Amino acid sequence: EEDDDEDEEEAGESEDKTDKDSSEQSAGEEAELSLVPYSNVAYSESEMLKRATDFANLLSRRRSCRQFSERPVDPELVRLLVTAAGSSPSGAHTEPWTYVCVTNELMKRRIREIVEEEEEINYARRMSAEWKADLAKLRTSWEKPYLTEAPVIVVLMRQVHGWRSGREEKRQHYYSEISVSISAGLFLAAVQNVGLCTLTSTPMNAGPALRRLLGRPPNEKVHLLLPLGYAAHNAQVPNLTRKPVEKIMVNI
Ligand code: IYR
Repeated sequence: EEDDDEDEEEAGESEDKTDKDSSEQSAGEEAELSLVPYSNVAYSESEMLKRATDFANLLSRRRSCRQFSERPVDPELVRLLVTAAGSSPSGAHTEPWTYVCVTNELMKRRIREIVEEEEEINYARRMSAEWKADLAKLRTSWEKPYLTEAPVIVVLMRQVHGWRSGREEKRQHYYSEISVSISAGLFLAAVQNVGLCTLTSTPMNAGPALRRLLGRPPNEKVHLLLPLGYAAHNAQVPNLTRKPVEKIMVNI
């Protein structure tokens, strides 16, 4: 995949790994949590069906949009979208994500430069002919105008590991890939819920340079770029359809 400089090890990545060294240490120091009553919203079954229908319809209109208006997004709105994303479950509740929200025009230009420099090579040499043929229908290319047009670029960082109190000791982050990806899914749903648009951009090989540009520490890796904003008035998307539920659901 891509070569990062430091902290390359996938902390807690191997599924049932129990790291003897670290489990002996301050893991036991962690304060025990008290238990509180579980509380959730409750609806009648007819309300549930209505809400489920509405939510499925809302999410079915989500599309990866690559053409943005320059209209700014209220920073409070961005804060709330990130708050929603931060409700994701995570391995051992380690919350291994950082949402770096970039609105600075110069930073956005630099992000675009870094991504386009790598993407030019990706499209020319690193991606297979089969890959490019499969992508042709999406009309993507190495050029990423949306990285300067979108008013916000949310760079979702995955914390490969964290730190125990005092930063002297690493804290294992279990299932960080899965955790951050679930969080990203919640972010997409939150974005759709307010009528903004985004896309899940995976800038192959640009991660290390982006991390350094953003001044993020070496225990963080770029997971996704999520340009965020209002769709351009004349935005167009490929005429994709989705699998019907019968094709994706198996009842046993
Ligand atoms: N990351 C590249 C290429 C790309 C790859 C896949 I798989 C996509 O679904 C879309 C794009 C790009 O952003 O152009």
